[in-house]
Amino acid sequence: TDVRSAPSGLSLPPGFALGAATAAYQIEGAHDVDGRGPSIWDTYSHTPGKTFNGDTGDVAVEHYTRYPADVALMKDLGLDAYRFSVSWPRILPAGKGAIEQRGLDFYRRLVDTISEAGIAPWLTLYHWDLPQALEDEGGWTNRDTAQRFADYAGIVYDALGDRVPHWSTLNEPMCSSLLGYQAGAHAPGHTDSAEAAKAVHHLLLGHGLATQVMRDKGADHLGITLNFTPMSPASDSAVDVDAARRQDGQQNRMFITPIVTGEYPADVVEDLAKAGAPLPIQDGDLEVISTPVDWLGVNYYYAAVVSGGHEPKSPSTFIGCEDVREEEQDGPTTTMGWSVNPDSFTELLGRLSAIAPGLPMFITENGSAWPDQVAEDGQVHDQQRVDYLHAHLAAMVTAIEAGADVRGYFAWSLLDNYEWARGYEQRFGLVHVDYETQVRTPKDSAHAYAEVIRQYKAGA
Ligand code: GBH
Repeated sequence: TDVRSAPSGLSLPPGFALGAATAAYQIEGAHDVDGRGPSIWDTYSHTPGKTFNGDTGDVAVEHYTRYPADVALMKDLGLDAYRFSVSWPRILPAGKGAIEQRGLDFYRRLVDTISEAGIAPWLTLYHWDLPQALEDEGGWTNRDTAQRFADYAGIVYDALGDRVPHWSTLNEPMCSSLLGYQAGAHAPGHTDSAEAAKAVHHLLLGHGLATQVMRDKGADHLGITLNFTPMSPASDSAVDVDAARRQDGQQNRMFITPIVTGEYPADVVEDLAKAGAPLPIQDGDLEVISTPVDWLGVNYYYAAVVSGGHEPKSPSTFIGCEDVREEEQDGPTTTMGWSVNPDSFTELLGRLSAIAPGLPMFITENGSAWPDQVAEDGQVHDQQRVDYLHAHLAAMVTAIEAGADVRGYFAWSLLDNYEWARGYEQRFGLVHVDYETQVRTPKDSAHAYAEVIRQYKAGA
C-alpha cells in the first residue's frame, strides 16, 4: 500500500481541526526541575512492582527541554491543533498554596512556541498527575480536592487565559477514579470500592467547580475529555446483557450523563450502593456538575465484548463487576490487547449525539500501539497504525455524515511516550522515539496523517 494515499472519499467538514495529543507526565521528564513537586505518578512509578519494568516518567522523552524541536515536528506534519496537559505539581508543588512561577513560565514558553508555529493550543488541566501532598490528605476521596482543583484551574487560567483558546478540565476521570482507587492499576494504586465511588463524584464536582471559575474569568471554549469503551454482551443471555449494562454504566454513562442532565444514571447509583460504594452526593452538587460546557472531548480506542456470571476475581476495574470478563475478539489485536473496531466508533458517535444533543464533539484521543520496528533504512513502517488511522478517520466521517457534530480529531499520540503502568513497552506515537538517544523519527503513520491534512487543506 502507498502510505501517502489517504482513504478515498474522506470528506471532512469545513473548519475541522486536525491535531495530535500528549500528556505532561508521559512526555516531559524533568521530574525534579524548576521546583516541580512530586505527583502520585512519581510515587506510584517508583514503587517496586507497580509498572512494567519499573519504568518511570523521570526522563520520559525530555519534552521539557526538547519542546522547541517537538513543536517544529508538529509544524512539519501540518497539524492545526495540539492538545497537551499542564502538570499541577509544576504550578503548585504542594497542590495548593505557593505558586511556582517557573512552572507557569514553562507553559507560557510552550504555548507561545505552539502559537508562533500557527498551531492552536488545547490545554488539559488534569491528566492524572495529582500533587502527592493532596493525595496525602486523601486525594480524590477527599471532597476538598475538588475545590483545590478549581483553585488550580483559576491560577492557570489567570496565567494563560489570554493565549490559550481551548480549555479542558479533566482527562478521563474514569481512569483517575476506577483505575486509581478501584483496580489499583494506576496511581495511587488503591483497591477500595468505597474510595473509588468518592473519587468519581469528587472528580466530577471538581470539573464543575473549575468550569465555573474559568467561565467567570471569561473562558468561552471549555470542555471535558471522557473515555468511552462501548460494551456489548457476548450473548443475549440475561447474565451477559446485565454484565454489559453494568460496565457500560460505569465506563460510559456515569460521567457523561450527570454533566449533560444533572443526574447520575439510576441503575448505576443502585449498583454502586449495592456494592457498598455509594456516591457521596450533597445538595447542589449535581447543579455544579452540570454547569454547561461548550464541547465534549471523546477518547476512543476499541470496543469490548463482555460476559458475566464468572468466578469472582478481585479487584475488578468496575465496582461490583468481579464476575465480568472481557472476551477475545477475532481480527487484529494491538499490543495493548485491544481489538480494532472502527464501526463501533461510528456507532458511539451516533449514540453520544443522542445523549448530548447540541454539544459539539472533538475526538481528543484515538490511536493504537503496535510492535514497531525500525527498518534498515531508519524508517518505521507501521502499516498497522496507518490502517488503524485511516479506518478510524473514515468511521468518524461516516458518523459526521449521519449527523454527529464532530469538529476535530487528535491522534494519540504525537510521540512514543510513557504509557503509564505499561511503561515504555507500548508505543502509541506517530513519531518514533529512540529512548537511548531521544532521536525522533516520524513513522509512516506520521507521513500518512500529514498527507490527510495536506489533502484536506488543499480541498482535495
Ligand atoms: C488514554 O487512556 C489516556 O488518556 C492516555 O494517557 C493513554 O496513553 C492512552 O489512552 C493509551 O492508553 O493495563 O492495567 O496498565 C485510555 C485508558 C488507561 C486504558 C490505561 C488502558 C491500561 C491499564 N487506558 N489502561 S493496565
